[in-house]
Amino acid sequence: HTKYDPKEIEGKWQARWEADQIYHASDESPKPNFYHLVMFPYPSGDLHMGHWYNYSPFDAYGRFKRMQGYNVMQPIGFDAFGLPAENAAIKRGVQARTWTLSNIENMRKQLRAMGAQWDWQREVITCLPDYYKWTQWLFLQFYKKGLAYRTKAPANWCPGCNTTLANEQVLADGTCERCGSVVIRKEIDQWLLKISAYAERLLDFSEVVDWPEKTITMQRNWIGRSEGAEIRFSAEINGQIEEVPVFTTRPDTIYGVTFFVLAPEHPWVEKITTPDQRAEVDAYVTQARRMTEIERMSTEKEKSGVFTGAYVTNPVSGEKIPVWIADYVLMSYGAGAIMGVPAHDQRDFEFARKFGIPIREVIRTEGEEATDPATWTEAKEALGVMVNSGPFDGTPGEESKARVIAYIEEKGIGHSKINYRLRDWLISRQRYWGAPIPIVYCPEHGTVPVPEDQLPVWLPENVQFKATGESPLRYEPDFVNTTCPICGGPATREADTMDTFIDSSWYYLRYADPHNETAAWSPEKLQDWLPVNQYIGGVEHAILHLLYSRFFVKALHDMGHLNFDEPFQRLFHQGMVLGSDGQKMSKSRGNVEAPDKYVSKYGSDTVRCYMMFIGPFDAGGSFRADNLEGIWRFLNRVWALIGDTWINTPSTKGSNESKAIERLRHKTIKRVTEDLSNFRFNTALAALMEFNNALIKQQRDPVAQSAAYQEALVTLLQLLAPFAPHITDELWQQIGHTDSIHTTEWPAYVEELTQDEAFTLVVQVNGKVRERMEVAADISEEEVRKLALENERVQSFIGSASVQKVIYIPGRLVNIVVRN
Ligand code: ANZ
Repeated sequence: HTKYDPKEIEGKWQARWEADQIYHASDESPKPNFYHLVMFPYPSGDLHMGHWYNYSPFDAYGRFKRMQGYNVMQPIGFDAFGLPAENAAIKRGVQARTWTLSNIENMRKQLRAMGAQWDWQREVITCLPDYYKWTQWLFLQFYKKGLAYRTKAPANWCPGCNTTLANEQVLADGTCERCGSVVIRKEIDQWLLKISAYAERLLDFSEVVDWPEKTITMQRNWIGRSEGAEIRFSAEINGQIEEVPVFTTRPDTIYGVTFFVLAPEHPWVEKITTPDQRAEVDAYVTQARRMTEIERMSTEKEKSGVFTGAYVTNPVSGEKIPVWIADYVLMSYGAGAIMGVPAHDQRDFEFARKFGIPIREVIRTEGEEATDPATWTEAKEALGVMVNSGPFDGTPGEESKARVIAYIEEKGIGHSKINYRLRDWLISRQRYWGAPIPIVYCPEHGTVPVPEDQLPVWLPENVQFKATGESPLRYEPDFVNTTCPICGGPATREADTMDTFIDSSWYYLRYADPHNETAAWSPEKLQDWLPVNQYIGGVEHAILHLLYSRFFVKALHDMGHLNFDEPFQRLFHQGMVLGSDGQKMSKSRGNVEAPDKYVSKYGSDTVRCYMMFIGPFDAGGSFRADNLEGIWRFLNRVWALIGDTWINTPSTKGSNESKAIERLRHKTIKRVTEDLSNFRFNTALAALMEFNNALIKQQRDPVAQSAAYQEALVTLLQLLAPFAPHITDELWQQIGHTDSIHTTEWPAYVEELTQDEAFTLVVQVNGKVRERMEVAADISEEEVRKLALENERVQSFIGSASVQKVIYIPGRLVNIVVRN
């Protein structure tokens, strides 16, 4: 038998699979469809260890499903718009498109070398016009429904990248996710998608089949639903009574309001500030604008603020309340203004303490004595009985909120309200390398959507980059200057491009119908394939990509474009592959390992199996190059076993040994099937290694000639096929098959045969049969003694007599000799 040489066999099989198109998911298959999706890569240039760590088990699972009889669709593509391509264009003068496409070329090679069952015919590349044309079409559908709108809004602005950022792209410390610069706030005209309109729907996960609880919780928290009330306070401005609303989750504390706070950006600040407070207020507003929301919300930050000189009226108590501005109140949340209740809100407590504002207790725990708030060290935030609250005194905690809400609704001074933390999705990017927003501005007709039959709005291939903070497209006359679709007069195009998260919000829909030139997809094909049955990808996408995709699908469902409203039935997050030092792989730590080196040394099969053997798939683990040797030896042993012991005409004679092999075979099928079904790739491999070892042990025995043993070799190959697709197909061919092992059926097991063999043990006391019991065939004498002596019935016959002797006849009976 020849030596195992992955170099020789892997390329050969990759080419054959592709020529035979065995991984192409046909739209016409009689088998049930299974849509198996992994998050597509960004074309950075190379597949890294993380891709291998994620894609290897992903592929093994897809192959397992295929062998189980599913018509598996396992597509791959590239999330190809975005900043790095643009930065390469700026730094190195290459075209973003050229840079991207050559990276894709290289990564395709690496993806092929992995030997995964990619359906290349369905490849999707988001930066190409045949894709972004439909991204633009989707934008227009949102626009038509009022779900895309333009407004001047404060944006997170990164001075390093010269662009706006989504909230999610700003790190907790207020710096840019990409370049680390401190993010500032800036007001510009931008496009947003109204994801907030879907907040309630997005909280509903009832259509999801199996998602990690943790991810659901993260999305719920991100959406941040709060139940409360909007209450309108009033003030006299220039002789007119005007109203200003606040949002509160604690209407029951209305009598405890001792100050009122407007966000520094609140339009009322301008109107109500008294002349003597003006200078101080203006200075504070300027300073607050420089801070990010994250900094402003920090609980560590000392409270700051300025009195405006004005007062509002509490609509319930009629009291006059001083109006302050403070940066801990955000313009973008609730009503941008709050009623300050220092006794029962910690932030308000700190604020009042700092500025000497009175603290008035209005909620008290049942049965507690009154205490002086001046002695408190913190706010009392728990619900309780209303006190110092006029006609509401004595209302218990469970009723308090509802009673106040009923009162304000009756008086017409407010109403109950649900508020969400979820902001609308800012999609404008002042960037070149993205899908142009298909909008034209006409001096006559204003904002005009590009007619659908004029799509795509082409992205120029070569542009000048200027560090202006505006989209480079603004300086491309051929792009910007156009005519109005309504009147034909001169008009200009929107020069911003779309956030790349838009591209990835629908790529999984396009895979179902990737070459459609007349529509984004055909409804029939979508219906055949979606929703995605299994989705695998990083937990870092829990609130970005995964929430946006759900929003897209729900909105498109409501527009009548889809007949389902959750994109991904099952979701699984892989763990992280770490460096050999147990630390995250990073250039600065110098612990980055490139997979290619190991693929060329050991072959893809070894690297794939090793990735799955590192640890539980969701836990991740350290990549230790030395440990590849263990897998390499395992595959070599499989190679040698099959090569040396395969015979074409086994003897069919049964024997005890062959029965044991048959049992082990069924047991192993069961273990591997269950492990794969539950993403336990490491333990499945361990089972295969044990199986392999057991067979090797007997390969020189007569039993190796039996049908049972030869059948076991076949099973070993089939069970190993999802993990190591090349070596198994090669050996499959060597033992005489002409079809690919990957088109064979997954081995079935018989439950009964997975149980250990048993026999009936007869138990005698002084030669008389007293009990029978079922025990395992390989039970030891010691266990037999113990079982027999501890048996209750047997004990009743022994009574107080003393046991003299226990005689065991293996496989049959045990006799207990006793004497009184
Ligand atoms: C009075 C009050 C009394 C409040 C009390 C709480 C406790 P969540 O749960 O996050 O929705 N708030 C409202 N709008 C705000 C804004 N734009 N910036 C900062 N804070 C704001 O929190 C809602 C509570 O946060 C609201 O209820 C309000 O303070 C504050 F004993 O009103 B509360």
